[in-house]
Amino acid sequence: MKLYHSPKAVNPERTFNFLKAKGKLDAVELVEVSIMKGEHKSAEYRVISPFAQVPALVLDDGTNITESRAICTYFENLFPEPNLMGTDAKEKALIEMWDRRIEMQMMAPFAQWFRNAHPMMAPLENPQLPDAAAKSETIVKKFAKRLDDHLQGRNWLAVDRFTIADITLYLTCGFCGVMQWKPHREHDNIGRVYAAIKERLA
Ligand SMILES: N[C@@H](CCC(=O)N[C@@H](CS)C(=O)NCC(=O)O)C(=O)O
Repeated sequence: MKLYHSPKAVNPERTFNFLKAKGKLDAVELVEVSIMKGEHKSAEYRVISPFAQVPALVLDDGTNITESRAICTYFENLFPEPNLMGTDAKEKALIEMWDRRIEMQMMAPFAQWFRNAHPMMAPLENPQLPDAAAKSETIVKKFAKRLDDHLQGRNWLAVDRFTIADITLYLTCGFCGVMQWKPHREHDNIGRVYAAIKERLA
């Protein structure tokens, strides 16, 4: 199977690091797609990913999976160990709850801030809207404070072991650096958990 990947872009890095945490990077053929060069908008790539987004997983039977979390779910079922998405009803729910919260309340507003404010994103986000950037910055910074409170006394984000939710948190914090904002430096509990995830993924 082929994994279409863009190093340094948060969603592709999510699937890449998930597979890496499974110790199964050799199970895929990696194909690099340069977002900055616009390769994801080519007619050839749109056949694989109609929404022109990365990552994409193409199975040997030709099936295309083009949502990062869905790709992770596929890998989780293919390679059950180590378990990263929960083993019972309660764990699965808690892990999904926190993974989606990071995705929707941290990664998504941060992306809106970045896309509407950073000069590098001007070709992809036209027009850039300063008001949308300012509002998203406020939302994501408020969420980071609440997240830090949640992490008080915890070693990992969702349950008492490393999971997909930690991978999503770690990569989202790294992504935030493009706006010179490092939630893991600003908030002690996020910083402590971030360091543990970094060590686990090394
Ligand atoms: N929901 C999709 C989102 C994928 C996504 O937004 N990918 C970004 C890179 S992190 C992308 O392809 N951006 C291209 C663009 O904005 O034109 C997923 O999680 O797979």
